[in-house]
Amino acid sequence: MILLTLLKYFCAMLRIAIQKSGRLHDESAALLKECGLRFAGADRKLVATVDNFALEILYLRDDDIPQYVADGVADIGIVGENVLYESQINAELKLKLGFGKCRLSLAIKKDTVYDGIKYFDQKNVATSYPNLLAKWATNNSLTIKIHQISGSVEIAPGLGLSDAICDLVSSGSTLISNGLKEAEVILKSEAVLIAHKALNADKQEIFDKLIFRINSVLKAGKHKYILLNAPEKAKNDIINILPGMKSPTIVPLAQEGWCSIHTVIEEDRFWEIIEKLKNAGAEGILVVPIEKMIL
Ligand code: PRT
Ligand code: ZN
Repeated sequence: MILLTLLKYFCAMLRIAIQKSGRLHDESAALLKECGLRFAGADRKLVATVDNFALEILYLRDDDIPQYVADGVADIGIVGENVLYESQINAELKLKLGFGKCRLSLAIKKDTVYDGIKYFDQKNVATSYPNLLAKWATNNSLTIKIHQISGSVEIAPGLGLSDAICDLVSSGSTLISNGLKEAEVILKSEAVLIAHKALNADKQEIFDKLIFRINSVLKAGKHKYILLNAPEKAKNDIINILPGMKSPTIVPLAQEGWCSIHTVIEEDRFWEIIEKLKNAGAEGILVVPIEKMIL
């Protein structure tokens, strides 16, 4: 035990801060696990050590993460862009992570006639995001009376506390169930990886290895491996449809005049490509998830 503590003291170690519990916790932890890291969960713990990588995990409230990273208590962190920008803290955004997507929006009572952003001039708006709202108002030459509240912002107009709210929206159901409608999106947000401005060389080396793994996981999530059978005579048409990483792998089938074609396609283009492949004569199409993608 003493030896292990001493080893940890002398070996360079990177510290990442992730949310202890809440909307970003599960996907932040899952991303690190998909990077092959083994560590204990956040139950009753503030810090977990990764067994097989020079990384320590700090479990924190999301609002505290930018400051911890700016101060260098944590070297890197995963947090929503909304929290990062609202904090106005100087931490470097390194990578967008593609989860925790939401938008910071202005919403008004559903029966209010809305004819553009001028509506908000001189209005009372309740929000937990006073800095982002004030910046948006200034950029749009509007004067907004901002009422900062820390929770349940969506009930403010119903209580007569404000004319409108500025809050996070994802599905929109909270607005609907409070008799509100979305009027303007002021920020689109997702979880991001942030880093301290000046990592030392040892920490930077560990960080580069981690970023490499994260990129491989994120790329894999956006692609699918596709296998299909095709008549030889349709081969060239099918190859032209496939936007593979390099060129597709082609294997002859036991049945004369047929081959099997394998390649990687982007998930976004999946349905459009599948339709074209079928029309070109492809059969027995298999689509398989990719775990890691190293280019
Ligand atoms: O305890 P801690 O301080 O760590 O967590 P928290 O309670 O402050 O934050 P948490 O866990 O609620 O959210 C963490 C992060 O998730 C946010 O900072 C955003 O980056 C992201 N995120 C994504 C969201 C939402 N979607 C979201 N829908 N955060 C909050 N909401 C809330 C919103 O405030 C509103 O009350 O969900 C409601 C609206 O949801 P819909 O689906 O009804 O539109
Ligand atoms: Zn929070």
